[in-house]
Amino acid sequence: MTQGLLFEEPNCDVRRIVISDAELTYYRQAFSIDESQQFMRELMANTPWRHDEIRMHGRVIPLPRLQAWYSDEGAKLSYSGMHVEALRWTDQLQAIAQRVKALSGLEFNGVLLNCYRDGNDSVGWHSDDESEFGPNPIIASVSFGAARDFILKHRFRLDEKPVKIILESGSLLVMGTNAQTHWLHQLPKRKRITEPRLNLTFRNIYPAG
Ligand SMILES: O=C(O)CCC(=O)C(=O)O
Ligand SMILES: [Mn+2]
Repeated sequence: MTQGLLFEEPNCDVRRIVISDAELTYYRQAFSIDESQQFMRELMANTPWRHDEIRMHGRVIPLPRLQAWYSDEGAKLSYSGMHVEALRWTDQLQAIAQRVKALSGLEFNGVLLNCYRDGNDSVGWHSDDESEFGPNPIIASVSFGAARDFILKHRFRLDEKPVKIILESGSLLVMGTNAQTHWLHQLPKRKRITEPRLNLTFRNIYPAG
């Protein structure tokens, strides 16, 4: 039984991060320490984690993270050439989505959960600009657990320095207009980190065509 999902509005420190051609907004404590610990514990235990593999240069390679995809009916996700069947929203995920909406005004029809078991888990350079996310996707990223470096680099302008944001437990990062079209992002390995981290990227999927 989940407790404490109806919490008071957090008094949240909001920072607009100015990068060329795109908008990022960082809400440092979108979730309190207690809420973050509770969500971390419950999501770790209750999520049916997938450990997918990708085929690269004729070899099958396990992804360096665990994942789960939740959405409204019909919002199918495909990545690395796979179609991922959606799970239905849980009370916890709806409560987290409500907080994202209360802070940012944004609503989404799906959420991808990533579990980085420790600092050996990672996600490489990419942007979430697949056609199913629409022409200029806005993505809201919630983090619980170990703080990890999140790095962005401009896709076209070599004179732009990469930008590092430390995504702390309980934070919300909104990747706004042009963040996917003009920038790539990654979560690099950090061998000294031994604790797990969960990340939830809220997205909107549009029907094919
Ligand atoms: O874990 C993160 O902070 C980023 C995850 C991500 O970029 C993704 O799932 O597309
Ligand atoms: Mn991404």
